[in-house]
Amino acid sequence: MPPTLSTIVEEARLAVQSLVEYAGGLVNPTLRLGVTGLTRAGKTVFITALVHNLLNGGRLPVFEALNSGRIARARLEPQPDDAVPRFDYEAHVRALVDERRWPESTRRISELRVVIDYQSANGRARTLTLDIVDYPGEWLLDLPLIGKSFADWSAETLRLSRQGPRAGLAAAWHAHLAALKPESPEDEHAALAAARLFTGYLKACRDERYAMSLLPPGRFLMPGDLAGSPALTFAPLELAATSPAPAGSLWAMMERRYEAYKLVVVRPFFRDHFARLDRQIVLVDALAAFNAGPAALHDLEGALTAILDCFRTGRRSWLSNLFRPRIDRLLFAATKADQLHHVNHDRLERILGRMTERAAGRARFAGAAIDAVALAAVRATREAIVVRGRERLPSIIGVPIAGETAGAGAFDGATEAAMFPGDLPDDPERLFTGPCEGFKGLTTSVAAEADYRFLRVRPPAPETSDRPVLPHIRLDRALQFLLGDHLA
Ligand SMILES: Nc1nc2c(ncn2[C@@H]2O[C@H](COP(=O)(O)OP(=O)(O)OP(=O)(O)O)[C@@H](O)[C@H]2O)c(=O)[nH]1
Ligand SMILES: [Mg+2]
Repeated sequence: MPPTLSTIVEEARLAVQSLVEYAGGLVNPTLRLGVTGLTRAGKTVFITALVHNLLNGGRLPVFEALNSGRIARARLEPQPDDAVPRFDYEAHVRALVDERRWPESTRRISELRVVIDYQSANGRARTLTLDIVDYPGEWLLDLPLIGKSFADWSAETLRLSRQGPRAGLAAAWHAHLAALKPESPEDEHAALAAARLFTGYLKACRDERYAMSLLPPGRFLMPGDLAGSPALTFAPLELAATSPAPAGSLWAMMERRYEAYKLVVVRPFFRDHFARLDRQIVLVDALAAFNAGPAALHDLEGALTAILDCFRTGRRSWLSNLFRPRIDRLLFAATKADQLHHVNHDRLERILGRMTERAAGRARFAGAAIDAVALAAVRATREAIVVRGRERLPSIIGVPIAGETAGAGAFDGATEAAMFPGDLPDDPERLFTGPCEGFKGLTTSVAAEADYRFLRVRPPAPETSDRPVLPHIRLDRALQFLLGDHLA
């Protein structure tokens, strides 16, 4: 794609912006960390736990700067961007630590600044400013739309909607689409109906039974203040010809709105937020995908590939025309690993590594480091061996939240239960090619009989009473990868 005037203007703006940020960084180095993941992936819990551990000197043996005593203290400071909501750290800590409940769901971008006073390896007193930006993963998956025409997007979206479980979920929308003539005169009611049915299809795909991940445009699922606006009232069309849309047609109307979506939603997000990130962690609820089955796993792989494509640099692409991402470290993290016995943590990590490896190869990363980790930002379970007759079952124990059900009974939110999540395969390939029917097929006999799915458990009691810190799994590894070199 040749550079257009707007991409050139954006480039220039970004260059000025980076220069200002660079000049500021010479005095006081600042690292902007993007934390993203699809709905319910664990973003809010991750940021809260990360900051809580930093501020309270949590147990983080692999995080070298803290473990060797070089971090003097960490504190919160006012954030730099006045127009972005502050990440409500205090409310989330209150929920997690004081009330032992998970924080409320969030739907918008937010920001938090943490300042770390530390001693460099050669003994100098230094300060690192960490700006954490929390944004919905759905917005990240919109990035590839910038380089895609309405016709290409329509064709791709339709092709995907005819595959696997998606086909059934798209039936109502497909039926409406079959009756639409793209060349017919523009018609607001037809556009509204198509957008409503298309959004219904996207929502059904996201349902936990299907747990699909690749669902752009992101704002159709998270409209925020754009709900009902024309920029969200469009849908793919079945286009036979590649010729330009006839003036005044439904096709031209949909195309115009698709372009408006890119202009008013997608571009500003990338210019104002994404292009300014230095590091990125992508949180993935892989267990939800395992629960839903191989189709969900393949879909997740597709989403991770699309995400990695966003970071593609090197060869001139539509993206490098728009801006040069400066992200030099990208971490994929499978969250909620505390729902598995520890023997499975390495396996989970290998599966995530396998899913991102192919994509990383294709993305031809220019100098950026990528890693994959299985973690639990807040460890809400402990482990035990439960003996059942001759069977010794490696189980996890936690307090299921009130209302969760297993078999005929519902939990009251105060009673502990032992759960047998079963084992992930040692060889990641088996998950993608094997005959297993979702995670159920991988569980132990007891769990399979119970038609097991992961029960949501309450957050744990903090580990010490004088200085409460939240237990975790491998949060320190994530911190070391994301911040370690800046604290050397
Ligand atoms: N066991 C366990 N559950 C977790 C953990 N992190 C998140 N969860 C669960 O996942 C849910 C979603 O976590 P959030 O941090 O709110 O996820 P989010 O990505 O911010 O979600 P949205 O704001 O809705 O997009 C929580 O309510 C918990 O039930 C974890 O480390 N361990
Ligand atoms: Mg959230």
